[in-house]
Amino acid sequence: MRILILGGDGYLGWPTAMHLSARGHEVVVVDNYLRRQMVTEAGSDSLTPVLNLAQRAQAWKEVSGKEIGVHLFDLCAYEPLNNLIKEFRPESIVHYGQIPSAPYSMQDRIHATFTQTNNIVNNLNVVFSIIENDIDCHLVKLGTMGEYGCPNIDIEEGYIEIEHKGRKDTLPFPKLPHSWYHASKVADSTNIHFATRVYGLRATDLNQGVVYGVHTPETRLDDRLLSRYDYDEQFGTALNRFCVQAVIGHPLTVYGQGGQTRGFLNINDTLACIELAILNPADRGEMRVYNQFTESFSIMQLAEEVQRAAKTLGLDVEIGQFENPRTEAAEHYYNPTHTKLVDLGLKPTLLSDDLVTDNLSTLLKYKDRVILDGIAPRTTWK
Ligand code: USQ
Repeated sequence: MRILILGGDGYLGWPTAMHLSARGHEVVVVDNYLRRQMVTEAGSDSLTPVLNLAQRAQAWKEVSGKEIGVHLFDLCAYEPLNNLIKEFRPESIVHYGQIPSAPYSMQDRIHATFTQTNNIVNNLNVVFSIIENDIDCHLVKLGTMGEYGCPNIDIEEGYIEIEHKGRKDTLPFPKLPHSWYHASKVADSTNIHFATRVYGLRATDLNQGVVYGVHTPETRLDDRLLSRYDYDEQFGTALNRFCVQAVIGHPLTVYGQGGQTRGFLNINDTLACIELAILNPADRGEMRVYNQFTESFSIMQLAEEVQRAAKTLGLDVEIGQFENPRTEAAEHYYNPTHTKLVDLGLKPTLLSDDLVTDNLSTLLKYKDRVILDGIAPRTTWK
């Protein structure tokens, strides 16, 4: 299948490109290195050394004999995107190419408007290019579990049947986004849903939880194929950050009492989910929504897991307590449904001491690259 991956330089974009290329698909990636610039702006860098896309595509060719096409441009510029889609005629587009950070978006008006403009405009460009070129292309869009927030009822997979004043309908599940970033993803979902109803677009919105892990089978083949691994307060996510903190002896940055609960998944399960979504395309006019995570944990449970696993490597880890910089519920009900990807064949990789230990062992190799200044929480919600 011809697959276009937008955001191919990212933490998930690059491993996805190799995963799909290894399975015989024709893969082309696009990026503009914005993530690299934003992490630099945050005073940090990827823990893993990451080559540029052309170098990694070359390394992949040497290792696997397969080609990944590379294009560098901003998805907010319609012309290069539209030319590429016209020429390559992708059968699937995997859209990761957005600003992914809640704290980045919460810094101030400039970062909030940039996040929303970048994400919403580039998503609309993708949608319009598929429609205007009249190609039968399935859009696989990365959404987030944070679109739903933490309502005091079970979260459904995208839609809920509502009975109201004696009438019934199935409608998009209500959204309570956690940040300006998460709100940009809500807007994308609304826009994609509209495009499916009006133009017959076929789309899958993957509401992904928090991803963790450093390696995939392909990144293990050669150090030149590593993906980025962020651990700073803006672009690092909870479990990945805790693992880096454990290897450098920094107290784990649990915000508040750590009672916040979220859905998590291993990076390898992200790749499996994307492949399942691609191989089972939505119908024309349909926006399918899958809740893409495998298990839920409170932040304190994660910190305790990292502490326990680190002990087996002889690392004594302290669980710190940091005033929560975010406006979010300290304790809350959290029970989202997540059965659709399992029904399609996902075999979840569940969190275990062995998985965390394996992660920590890899990170130990790069601990001298850690930039300490970026770790402590700085970005507040108010
Ligand atoms: N947290 C800590 N300490 C830390 C970092 C985070 O206690 O050092 C807490 C936060 O307060 C929050 C939870 O961990 O309650 C998750 O925070 P996060 O930074 O790991 O994840 P989040 O900001 O929600 O965003 C990340 C990705 C985003 C994706 C989202 C999925 O950056 O792209 O959409 O996870 S979800 O969380 O399900 O919305």
